[in-house]
Amino acid sequence: MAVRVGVIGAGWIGQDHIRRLTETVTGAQVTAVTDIDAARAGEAAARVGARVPADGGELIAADDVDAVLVTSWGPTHAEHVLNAIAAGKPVFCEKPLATTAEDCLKIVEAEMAHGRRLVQVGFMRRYDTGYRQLKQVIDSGRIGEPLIVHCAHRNPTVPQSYTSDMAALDTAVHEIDVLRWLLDDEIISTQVITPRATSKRFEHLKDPQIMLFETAKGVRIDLEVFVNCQYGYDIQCETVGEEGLVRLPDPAAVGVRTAARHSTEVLTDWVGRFRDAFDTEFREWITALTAGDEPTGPSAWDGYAATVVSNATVAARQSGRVIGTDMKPRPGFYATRGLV
Ligand code: ISE
Repeated sequence: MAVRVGVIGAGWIGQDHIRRLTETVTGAQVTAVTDIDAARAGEAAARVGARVPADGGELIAADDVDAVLVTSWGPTHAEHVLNAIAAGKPVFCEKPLATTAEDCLKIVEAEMAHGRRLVQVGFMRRYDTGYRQLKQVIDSGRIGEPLIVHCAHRNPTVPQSYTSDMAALDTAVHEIDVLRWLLDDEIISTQVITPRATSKRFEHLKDPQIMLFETAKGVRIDLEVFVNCQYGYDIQCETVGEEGLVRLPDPAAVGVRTAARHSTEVLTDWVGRFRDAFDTEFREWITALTAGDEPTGPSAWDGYAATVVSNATVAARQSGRVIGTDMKPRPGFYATRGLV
């Protein structure tokens, strides 16, 4: 029987995941959709023949919901995830797991008390083929011990509602998660440098920003976040090791030669860049649930770590100082969990 999923939050990403679970992933059925905007929930539900419970609490408790997908506004995530754990139901939560480290720790504690993993956090880059190839090379030892990582995260433009804090909380948070996973290492300090700001931005925004992270093993990471770069959506990652380096491949694109030029397309949004990763992420989640297994993707602990580092990065920019991340030690419960 299909895994019956209830979706809390029918905004853009929620609707995309409803479509994905309905059309792309086998073994799943969306049976309930709720949203603070009832009309929006109604429209999204009608497209897939789902019900519209009054709110998240009612959806989580419903008999026709086996698993919960949280795609609502970030500050509401903790409440829904904690309710799902209390109901003993698997819950997939889009980033961030919670906006504060305290709320993330409450989730971690509730899950450990339950005794089995229920939570997966939506860090989709771990499912991208290129990042998986990068990790294989690093894990194989072919480039020796990693020493330095150079990254860039560029969006063509962002709306006026995008703030300087979001460069860490919304954008760099993807690198923060994927680098912890790639390097099997923890980020212990963070710093932000603000170069000359581009004129192609809203006045309130610091853009670009350069973030500098230091890991427990001493690896140094530089990350350029540039969200009004104009030319495309561009994700770069190069890991330099003792004996070589490994670079994230660009997405496959045909080379076109015409008018004395050779060109390849650069994608323009993250939806296209990570479409396959999102599909794989949900396929693997549903496969684990169908088998009655724990989810294998980014764990509640990974959600905690990402929130700690991204919040520290905001504090680093605001203060102009190097900020220690002051992360709690990882509980044994998570030592072998969240390793995909
Ligand atoms: C957005 O929320 C994402 O998740 C994208 O991957 C990122 O590139 C973008 O900057 C964020 O705003």
